[in-house]
Amino acid sequence: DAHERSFIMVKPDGVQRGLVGEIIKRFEQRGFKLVAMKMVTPQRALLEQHYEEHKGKKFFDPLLSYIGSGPVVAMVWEGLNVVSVGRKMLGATDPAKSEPGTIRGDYAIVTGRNIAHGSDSDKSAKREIDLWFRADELANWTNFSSKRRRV
Ligand code: DAT
Ligand code: MG
Repeated sequence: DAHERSFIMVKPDGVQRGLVGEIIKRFEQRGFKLVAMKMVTPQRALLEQHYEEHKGKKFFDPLLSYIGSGPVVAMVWEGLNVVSVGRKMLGATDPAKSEPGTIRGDYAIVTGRNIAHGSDSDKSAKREIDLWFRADELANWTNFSSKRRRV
């Protein structure tokens, strides 16, 4: 639906490399609507929940240290199929397998420093948005420039 939402995060390496604007620009220009954004250094407890599906894997601890080094830019983007389109815009988890033209395919080389995160399903998006944002941090606004017009 047109109000689908995804949690998109510029990871610490993306922030360090000055790619925050580039990533926002791609989502904006694709036509998605920004509904929330904040820069934070996430607590370990938050990251343990965010990455709970990977608990027990060998990269879990290094991953949490890296993301927890912060700061990150956490965002919520809204629009038709934003979850799946957002994942396509990000590229594959391993940047070596990401197509040129994708965020990871253009700016990253290794999996452990792949610039940005995007929710992988509608269910994860809801879970992640709830985890990272309070309800009053989500802006309620109408993007008139993307409204269908009669003529
Ligand atoms: P994605 O971020 O594309 O959803 P994921 O959920 O499988 O990928 O993994 C989360 C993050 O963990 C990923 O962006 C980078 C890190 N990661 C995944 N697999 C890894 C691996 N084999 N070695 C090192 N880091 C890995
Ligand atoms: Mg994932």
